Amino acid sequence: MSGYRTTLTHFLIEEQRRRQGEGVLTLLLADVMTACKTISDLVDHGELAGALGSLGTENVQGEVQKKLDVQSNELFKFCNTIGGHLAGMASEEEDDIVTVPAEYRGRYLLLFDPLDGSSNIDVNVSVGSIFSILRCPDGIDQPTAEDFLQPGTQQVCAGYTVYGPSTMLVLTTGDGVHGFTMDRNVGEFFLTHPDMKVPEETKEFAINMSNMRHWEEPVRRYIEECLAGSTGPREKDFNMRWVASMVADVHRIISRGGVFMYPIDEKIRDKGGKLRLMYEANPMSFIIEQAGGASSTGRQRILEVQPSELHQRVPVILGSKKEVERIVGYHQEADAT
Ligand code: P6P
Repeated sequence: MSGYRTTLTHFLIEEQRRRQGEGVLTLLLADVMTACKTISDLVDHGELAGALGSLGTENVQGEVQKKLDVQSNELFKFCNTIGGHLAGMASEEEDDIVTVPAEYRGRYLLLFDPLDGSSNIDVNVSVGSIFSILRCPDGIDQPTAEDFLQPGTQQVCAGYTVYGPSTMLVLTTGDGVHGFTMDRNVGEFFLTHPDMKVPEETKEFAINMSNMRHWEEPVRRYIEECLAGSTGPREKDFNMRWVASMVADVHRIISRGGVFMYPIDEKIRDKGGKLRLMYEANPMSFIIEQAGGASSTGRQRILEVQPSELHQRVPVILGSKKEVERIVGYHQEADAT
């Protein structure tokens, strides 16, 4: 019917029809979206829902837990257990994997950061949820953590919801990247940004500058050239943004270009980086690459990193392809000396 917008469900049904899929992914995503829509409502109500503030507890990452961190995590687990599509789940907020009762078990694995950037919640800055979907290895009924340790190239779907001025879902199932905006009155996501593309060139970088004294030489070289702007070798001026909410920074980059960097540095070298591979770097890298961008640790394509543990951290440099390639080149030059 003309004038009616395409819903997320209709979009996914069309995708599965084109791929002769069995439609399980569509049903699984509906459960994930129920969690995200509920989180969106909690974030939207803020203190009116008593949703702000910290619990005084720490998660497995040693980070202070906000009330909404725990509520979002419980929502993801609740909404995705009885649907019958998952063999297991992994969450930033859970030390070990989350098992699914045998009667509900399906063929997929869901990994998620239920509320990314939650330190911004109390100051009313955009936050989001990030999720990644893998297949459960054949012949495995009750998966172990080992079964989750698949490289990012194995993802069948990745997405994030950004709870900003509007709530948007950005999703890839391996055939491009598509953006959906939630209509609160209807409670449905509608296709608003089909086939999103990351511009290859940019004049905008995102990094936490307070870590500058800890950076490795190739990162310092790149940022100093950006800061020199048209007076330096880049011959163009740059702008800087840092929301300290990966979902918000990545959404800006997928919307207008840019490069996001959370590189390894002396302060976090022993941890391997700041951001988590399985439910932050991998899903965001799948989305960025599907939109024509690039994503690297500085020394390796992130999607090809072989995970060794569930909450493994990695350096992240992602966004406009030409900029990521330049930064990787600087790492290669530095490592060659
Ligand atoms: P910093 C949020 O805690 C997060 O995991 C990402 O969303 C964000 O990009 C990063 O950490 C911010 O880190 O050191 O600037 O607070």
